[in-house]
Amino acid sequence: MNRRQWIAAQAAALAGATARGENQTGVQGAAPLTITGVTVTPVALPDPPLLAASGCHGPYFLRNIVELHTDGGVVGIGETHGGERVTAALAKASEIVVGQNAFAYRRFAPALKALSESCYAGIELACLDACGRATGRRLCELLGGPVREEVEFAAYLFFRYAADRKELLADRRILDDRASAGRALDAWGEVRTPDAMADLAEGFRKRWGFRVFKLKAGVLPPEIELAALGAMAERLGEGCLLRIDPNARWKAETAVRIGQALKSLPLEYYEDPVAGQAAMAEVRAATGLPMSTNMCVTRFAHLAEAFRLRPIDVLLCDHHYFGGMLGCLALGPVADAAGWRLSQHSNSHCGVTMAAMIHLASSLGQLTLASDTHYPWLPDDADIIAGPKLPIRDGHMRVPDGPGLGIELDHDRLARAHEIYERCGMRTRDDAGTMRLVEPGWTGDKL
Ligand code: GKR
Ligand code: MG
Repeated sequence: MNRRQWIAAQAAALAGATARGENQTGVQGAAPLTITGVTVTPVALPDPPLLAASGCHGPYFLRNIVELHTDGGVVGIGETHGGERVTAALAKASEIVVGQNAFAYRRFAPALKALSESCYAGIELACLDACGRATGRRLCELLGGPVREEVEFAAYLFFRYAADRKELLADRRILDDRASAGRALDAWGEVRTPDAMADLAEGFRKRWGFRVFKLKAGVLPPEIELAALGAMAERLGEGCLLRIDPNARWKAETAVRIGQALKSLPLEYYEDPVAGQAAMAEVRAATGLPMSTNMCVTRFAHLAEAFRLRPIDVLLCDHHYFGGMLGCLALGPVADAAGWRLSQHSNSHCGVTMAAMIHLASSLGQLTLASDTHYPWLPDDADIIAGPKLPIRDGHMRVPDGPGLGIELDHDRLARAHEIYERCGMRTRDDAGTMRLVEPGWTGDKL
């Protein structure tokens, strides 16, 4: 057989395989991978009473889990923000995507983004997972990676109440047995002083080996939070890096005053001390500190102003709101052009999002800073993925093995988390409401 005959034979074999719904590896369900249905499961997962500028985390955090069914029998998994508005948008999205090819998800991206960015992120992830499963490729490979097999994460430290504080256990929304003797959600205890925060940082380092530590501020008086960062630096010693994030609860003068004092600490960056790009740019100019955000640059439409005002040095990507995986990958060259470094933002999440964040960071060369994650706060037996939680060792997480995201759902746990969602009555995040169970007069005013 000469070369021309050989090429013709290969093409004929490929066409036959395509007609039978196979790809070149012989795996069923590739090209096209027609979407036949979408199952959306809203879930409520246990959450400790973490404190932030928004108040106190409620007894559960909400997420939506997506299962995207395809004609080849492949099912792609996605996770996105919780809450009934996102659930409703996902139901509409399902009408748009059924009958379409999962590989060609860019075709329906604009229609889904018009419903909501969170909705797009959940479906995009499930499409990518399905494509990975159908081709035997890991998600990071579909994204052009990996550029790194191990991804660094930061310890995300919150002031908090003890998990068994009586006002919180009296919350009628709680449906699990966390109030029974010895069953408190976790054993980290109350953290409301600089010393207790240093203990927490040390505990996180001991258990997960973190090198970078982010303090969620905007909770206690700013001087106490500064003292907490100082106590952490002293306890953690050389080699640690610190971040502080008051979620824009500080006035500009507070941010500048505390910023001047931060200069004596091993600060990696100062995150969102104040609201809006103009105020951020003023604090940055007045203090000379590297600044970061997940609040004032959160969509492509914010970039032009950010280039002009220069409010930040570090941008926190998040595929849930920044145009999915593709949007975040596009931030790579934007960051090069702007002279920014990239990290990842996190909200409370399950193992599906955890895997997605690892794949994204392993594919996005410019994402060189440790990513945030709330994952350590999810109790060990509460994740909805099969098997144990994804491990964090020496502050790093490995890209999961296996096609797509490399994780499977545990349908029993998923069903339990859905039942809790159905019965607990929580439909949106209401940190202020939970905070007032403990501090009835709490207002969240600027500090
Ligand atoms: O979980 O309370 C929290 C955080 O404050 C979260 O809501 C923020 O979005 O983690 C986030 C941040 O970095 O600003
Ligand atoms: Mg932040």
